[in-house]
Amino acid sequence: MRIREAVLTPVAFADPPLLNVMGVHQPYALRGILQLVCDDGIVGLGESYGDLAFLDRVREAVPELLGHDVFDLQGIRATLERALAGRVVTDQHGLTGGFSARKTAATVFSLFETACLDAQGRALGVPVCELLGGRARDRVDFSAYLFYKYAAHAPDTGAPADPWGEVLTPEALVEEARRMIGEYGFRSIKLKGGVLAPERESEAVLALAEAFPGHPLRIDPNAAWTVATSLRVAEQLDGVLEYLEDPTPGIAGMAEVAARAPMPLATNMCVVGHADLEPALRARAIGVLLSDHHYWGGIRATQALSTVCESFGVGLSMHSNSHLGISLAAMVHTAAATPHLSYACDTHWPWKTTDVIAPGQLTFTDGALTVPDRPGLGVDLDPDALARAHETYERSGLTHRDDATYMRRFVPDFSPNTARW
Ligand code: GKR
Ligand code: MG
Repeated sequence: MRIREAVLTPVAFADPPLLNVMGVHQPYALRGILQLVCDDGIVGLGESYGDLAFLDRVREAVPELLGHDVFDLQGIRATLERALAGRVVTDQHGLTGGFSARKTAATVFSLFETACLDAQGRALGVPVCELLGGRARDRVDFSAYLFYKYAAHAPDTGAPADPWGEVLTPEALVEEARRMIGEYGFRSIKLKGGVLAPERESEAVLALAEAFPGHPLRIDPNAAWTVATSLRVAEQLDGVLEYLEDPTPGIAGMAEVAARAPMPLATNMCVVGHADLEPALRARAIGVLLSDHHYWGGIRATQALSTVCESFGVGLSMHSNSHLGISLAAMVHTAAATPHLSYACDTHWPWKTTDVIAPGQLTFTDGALTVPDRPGLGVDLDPDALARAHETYERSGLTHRDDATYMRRFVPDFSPNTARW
């Protein structure tokens, strides 16, 4: 089944003004949607980042891949590695850890691998998780992902209003959680920290613990804290957190915190590629790895990663960035086919109001998604919705994510800085 055409469509969708250590989310989040058209007419779907530098690398790779068999994933990977040798895509928002040519090729490959697996599943009439060895679970748990946020975007952006309101206090955060949990049924709750002073964020987590007894909690300041602050917060939240995510930058700093913190440390920042594993494991810097098929080299690479984690006694879960339904479906199949998955996965799903997949294809109940039984990823592209999302992209004028620059519209002297407290 050979690749006849690869259609890459950049899209944008409205995103609320969510806060993190690097700044605030821009009015629109960007994604790239891939349709891999095979010679028998089957179309495989993929979704990944929408930043121009990444899209350009994908566009550069497309001519090399035409004519390849979608079942020849090794050949596709080798071709991509050759085509993109030495190319490094860096993010400009600073929230995804280090960069390398290997990570860039792995990220581009992941997009194609997802679409190839979708095409394979459609051709064979089986869900992607069956191609991956079958399902270890029928339902995949996700966590509520709470953010501090502003009430509205900068007025001159003309960005649509969101229904969540301002969230800058423990009370507002508990309300945000109540609403999100009420709608989706999530059990685990994650707070994106690194926004307010650490003590205020600890208080907020304690307020969540009181309001939602029995719900596992996490906080992730994206490495905003010094080692000393991380240890202070860890002590304050002893017995409250299921894990503490990226409190401080770097493997050495994480190891220092991990040695004395009472809970495991998780990361999607200091271990972002295979080269980071050995030093992190040797230093005992992490107890949980937050994988992400988008940059770990794909869905099958994530399964392999889980075996490494299991061998070294490290838990595994999944990181997310603002995403749409194709990415979520890929996460669900990956999670279903990965026995060693220790925690509910992250998702930004509740923060968006539109998608490019047909409505109602992925519906949360009790904080989980049932693994689709349909062939491939089990989701269909809605062509009108894709066209609208592409128009939104064109209109937005955005070419990359940059939370820090946009933050200066609200706080003119804002300077993103990790380990600042
Ligand atoms: O959406 O602001 C955000 C998050 O901070 C995201 O960009 C992170 O990559 O969720 C991610 C994380 O766990 O660090
Ligand atoms: Mg994180």
